[in-house]
Amino acid sequence: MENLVAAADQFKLHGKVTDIQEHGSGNVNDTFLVTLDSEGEKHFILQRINMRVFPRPDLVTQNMRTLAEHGHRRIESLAFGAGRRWELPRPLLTEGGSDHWVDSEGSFWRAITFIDGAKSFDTVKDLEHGREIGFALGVFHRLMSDLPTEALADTLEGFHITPHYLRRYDDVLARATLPNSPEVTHSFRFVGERRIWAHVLEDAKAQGRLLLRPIHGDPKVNNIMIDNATGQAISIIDLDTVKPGLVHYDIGDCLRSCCNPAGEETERWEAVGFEPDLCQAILQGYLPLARDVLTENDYDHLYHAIRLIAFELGLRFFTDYLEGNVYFKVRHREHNLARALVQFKLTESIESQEASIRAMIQDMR
Ligand code: GN1
Ligand code: MG
Repeated sequence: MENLVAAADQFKLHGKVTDIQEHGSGNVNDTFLVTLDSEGEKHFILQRINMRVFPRPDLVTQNMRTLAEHGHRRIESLAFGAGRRWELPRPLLTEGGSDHWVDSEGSFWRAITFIDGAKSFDTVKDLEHGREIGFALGVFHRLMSDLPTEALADTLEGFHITPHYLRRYDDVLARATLPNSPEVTHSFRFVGERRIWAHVLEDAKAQGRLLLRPIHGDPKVNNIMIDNATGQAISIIDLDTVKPGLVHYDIGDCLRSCCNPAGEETERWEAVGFEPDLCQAILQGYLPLARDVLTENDYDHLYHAIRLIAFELGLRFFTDYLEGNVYFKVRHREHNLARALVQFKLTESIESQEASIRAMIQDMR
């Protein structure tokens, strides 16, 4: 707590810190909402970056600055339609002008502006919400489309590179004894049956059919802020994983997160399914903005992206379970296994609808 207050004090520009509360439901970093007794902005977000996941947190804050500067310059030139509000979270600086502060225990702290008058949801409420989420991802890709990838550091090597997660899985398997349970046996088989195909996006990238671009990396449903008054999306938050990548990672991640009405934390994994109407609504929101950015090859790989990122997240959760929960925060020992089962069930549901999902994409391109 002492460090928390000390950290908050570094970034407050005026007033007095009156309250600090845990905020959101992130699986990696520790996030807090700071309240100020002040005439100006009343809140900001304070985060302790998980250095086991982000070994170079200074590059995370550096990317965020690059992004904020680029986004603010570019946003003027994008006409979204009358009266639409759009905000990019901005990094806050310490009195000495630094974008982070390291405490006496070596923890890395940073702060960002709070998006006021808006909230996010853990599942998609309705089709309109879905379209707004698609819109938000489209705005992000448009905003970043003229930022050279060289301007962004690779903050998380191997992120969304499925073959990399398979190698890690194999390493962990080689060291672990598989717990004897039907869920583990199922997961083990599930991965085994799909691993050959799991190179699909990386192969296309290596062959030059898909190109690197700045991506968000984590556009899940609760990273899109919805204006309380209008119901419109007004911001996409959690910019830690912004780096060069394939837009497919983003589209796949957004759809695997949003088209699962049971949510990724449900304990009832058998009931999980991929909802095609939500998928359509999200693409309807996304494609009008992203159309200029997407190539024929991009469209050709969209179905694979949707299937792959659900599978990949299941694989990441399952690996972490086998490794003893060292990456994702957990509330109990089987938590990551439960999360893996959800993503695997979702993958299966996507596979069972392959023809109709492909037809939907075809109709919209
Ligand atoms: C992690 O920490 P959070 O909740 O923003 C993870 C994402 C996963 C997500 C699943 C850096 O995001 O890749 O999709 O959990 N972030 C990192 O909820 O690994
Ligand atoms: Mg994240």
